[in-house]
Amino acid sequence: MALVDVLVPDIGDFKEVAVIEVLVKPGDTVKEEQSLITVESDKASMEIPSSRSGVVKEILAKIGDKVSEGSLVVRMETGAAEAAAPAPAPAAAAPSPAPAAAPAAAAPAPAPAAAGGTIEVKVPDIGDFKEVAVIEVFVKPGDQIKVEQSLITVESDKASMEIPSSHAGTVKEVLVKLGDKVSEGSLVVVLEGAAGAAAPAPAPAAAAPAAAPAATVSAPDVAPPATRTPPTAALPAHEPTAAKGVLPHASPSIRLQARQLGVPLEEVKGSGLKGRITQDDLQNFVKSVMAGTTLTKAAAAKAPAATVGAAAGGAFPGLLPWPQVDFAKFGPVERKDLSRIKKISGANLHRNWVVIPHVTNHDDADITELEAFRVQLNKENEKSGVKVTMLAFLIKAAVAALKKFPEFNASLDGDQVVLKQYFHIGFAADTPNGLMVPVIKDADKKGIFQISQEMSELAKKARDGKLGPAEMTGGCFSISSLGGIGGRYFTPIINAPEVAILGVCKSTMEPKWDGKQFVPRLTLPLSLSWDHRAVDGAAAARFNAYLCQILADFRRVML
Ligand code: CAO
Repeated sequence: MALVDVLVPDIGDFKEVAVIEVLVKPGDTVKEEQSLITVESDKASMEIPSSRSGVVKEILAKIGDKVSEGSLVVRMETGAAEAAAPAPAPAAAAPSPAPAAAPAAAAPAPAPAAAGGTIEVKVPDIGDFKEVAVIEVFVKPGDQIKVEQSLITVESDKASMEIPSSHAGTVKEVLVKLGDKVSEGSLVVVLEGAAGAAAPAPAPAAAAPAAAPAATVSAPDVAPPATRTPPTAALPAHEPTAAKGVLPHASPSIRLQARQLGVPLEEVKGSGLKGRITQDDLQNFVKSVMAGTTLTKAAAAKAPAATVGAAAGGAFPGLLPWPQVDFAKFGPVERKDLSRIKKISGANLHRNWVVIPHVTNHDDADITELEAFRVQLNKENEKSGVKVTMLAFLIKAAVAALKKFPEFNASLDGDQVVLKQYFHIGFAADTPNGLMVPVIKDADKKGIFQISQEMSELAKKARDGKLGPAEMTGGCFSISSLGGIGGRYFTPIINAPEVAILGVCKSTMEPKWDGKQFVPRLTLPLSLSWDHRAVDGAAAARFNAYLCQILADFRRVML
């Protein structure tokens, strides 16, 4: 038994490349040439195989580390026979990752182009790649392309690589199509206006790495591009990475973009040949996440269980596109940008409406005595400058109901419900820029005067656009009052991740039967929207009934 350090072998022009995957863990028994890690530059990626067989004792390269030739990858315990073997020199640490199959990926020697004339761009020296299939075409006639921009991706049964352009110019003609077989010298595109744009044709032994075809993860046994070592022997055959389910089938440039955007590529469905993830697939995935019709697994893990199926199943199949109407055809119109607040609140309201199964229960509270008390309080305290509002009483009543029915003072988190032991109540404030929901913190610990005062300060701040994020977060339950405006009942949208919201409309004097006669009572219409995943209808009816009892006789708050 001996401990042996396995190092990154000669990987050609790859230097300070990031480790994007660690394929083994301590305790794993590894065979010689088995892949240990995957490294990636901005143009290419490759797996680093082990130079020895043995048991992994320690992983010395972790995701995100930058490695070069000679960097430590793993420490391994090797068997007796192995131990007896002379320790390989760093350059030979891995027997065959020595770059081979896709060696000097020199840009093809450009045909001289007349000024403003056309030039043919051909497949350059791609080492052992011969008669390989075109699986992606990145350009079309009319595209402006730069030197080294990828034109196509080719793939053999063991590896794939992008073929860059040797010139800048406008694509006049694309001479390959998906499924074509190409080799060194095959025509790829004809460019025009390419004069003077030709990159200096690099000598094969010193090929510009950036211009080199990029070996991708699906090229487990392809050597790094642009190596200075002439091809000698093909790298050991590994299982294609995609088939292992480790990394998705996509080119390095697509994976780089995915990392920059935070897209989990393994969740993107590839529509290219052999399920390859194309640029369009990536864009469509991002669009669907932004539109809320797809949840990433990470988001789904956090989302309430009932949400996941809807989004993951590709929500709204068969939904008609939004109507595109030229309104000006029917009369004069004016276009205005939505305010920033409208855009933000709109996106939140839309998500909440789509994701939460809302039910709204309506009820009427008799607030005759409470309103008389409120008016009396305001008379007594005229000079204090604090006006007691009905909303302050509603906040206190809501706290009492939340204490009695804790499932309403909750949030869903995956398969769990989070029951809050604090009482922060949000209230919808109508502002010139749109709807905002400031939060009264610890409403259970505050009296009616303090709540009234805080509410008027927060509402003013909201109207002046001066609310800070801390004043709008942490809410447990919200109240939306249209009482100062009018209306009878409405369906408020739940303010996620809360599970219920109380809508209040204008109170009116109504005749009520007291068992003997009709008497005038001030009646407040209530509308409670609740999330049917967290709450049941019976509980909602009880919540409203209790709220009505309290509002009818506020002494009950103390019981
Ligand atoms: N029934 C009858 N009258 C009511 C009432 C009710 N339920 N609620 C308030 N009123 C009266 C008040 O007593 C006040 O009357 P006076 O001027 O005679 O004293 C008047 O209506 C105006 O009240 P207000 O709206 O200024 O005060 P408020 O405490 O009721 O509400 C605030 C404050 C910030 C919630 C409110 O100004 C607001 O913005 N409401 C709109 C909320 C909203 O947009 N909700 C919809 C969200 S969904 O899009």
